[in-house]
Amino acid sequence: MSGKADSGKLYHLQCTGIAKATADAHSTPKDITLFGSCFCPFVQRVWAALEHLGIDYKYYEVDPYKKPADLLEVSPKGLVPGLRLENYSPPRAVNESTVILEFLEDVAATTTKRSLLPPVTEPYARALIRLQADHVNRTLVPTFYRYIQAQDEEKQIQAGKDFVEAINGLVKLFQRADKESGSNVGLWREGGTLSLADVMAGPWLFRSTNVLVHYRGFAVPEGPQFRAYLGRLLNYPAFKRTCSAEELYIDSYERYAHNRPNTSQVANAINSGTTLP
Ligand SMILES: N[C@@H](CCC(=O)N[C@@H](CS)C(=O)NCC(=O)O)C(=O)O
Repeated sequence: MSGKADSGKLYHLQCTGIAKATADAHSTPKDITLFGSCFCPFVQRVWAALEHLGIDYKYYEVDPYKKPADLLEVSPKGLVPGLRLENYSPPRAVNESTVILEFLEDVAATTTKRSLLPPVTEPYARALIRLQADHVNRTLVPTFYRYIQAQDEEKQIQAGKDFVEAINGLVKLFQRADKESGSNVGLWREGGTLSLADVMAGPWLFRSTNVLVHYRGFAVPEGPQFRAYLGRLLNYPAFKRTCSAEELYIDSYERYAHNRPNTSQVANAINSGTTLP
């Protein structure tokens, strides 16, 4: 059992805290509309990247479980995030958080000149960041859901260990990049700036400090290097601007913590052992 009774809380439909101020400041039409949901970690990736890259956008809150027609037009499975590109007639769209991140990186290369990656003249350094990002998608993200959805105590303990292993795997890849590449290795290095891997992992690392602590008594790994990294990440202005108050996440993840039926396409995939949508 999860240790806390299911009080039937539903996911939130509006950002709170700092994220609300950011959403309010981005409520007028722009060339890019971000279809987002306040609780969604895949959205938070893209949102923090927009903030970091300095690309202007409109934030548009949608309920991805209701699948409104305008969301289905930008994202065929009705999943957030989606981007609607308003400067085409009719508008065009990009979905899938990882594809959107690469798209925004390309947009920034010729506009704001900011980046989530080392320069193209350093292909190996870029590959090291992409290896980290690959590990996040392949291991850290699914392990997070297996942990929060596990109901049986034994399974929770095992999933908690697997989640720590996933973090350790990421730390090893960070250490390797720190050793092997000269510039722009992301926030792992003191004084670094947000990388593609940081922005991909950040939303789940953040939720591990609130949702997993609350529902699973998760002990956030204590290594001083990891703690310093986590501090830099969670306090990084572009990331922080996308964070709602903690209660929003606690409420919104109660359905995962009790593995309520049909919580989401991600939850269903975890339960049936298939790949994430
Ligand atoms: N692979 C997608 C996953 C996005 C995703 O699962 N988003 C969730 C919200 S956190 C969603 O839209 N769920 C709606 C549903 O499950 O029907 C991505 O990376 O963008």
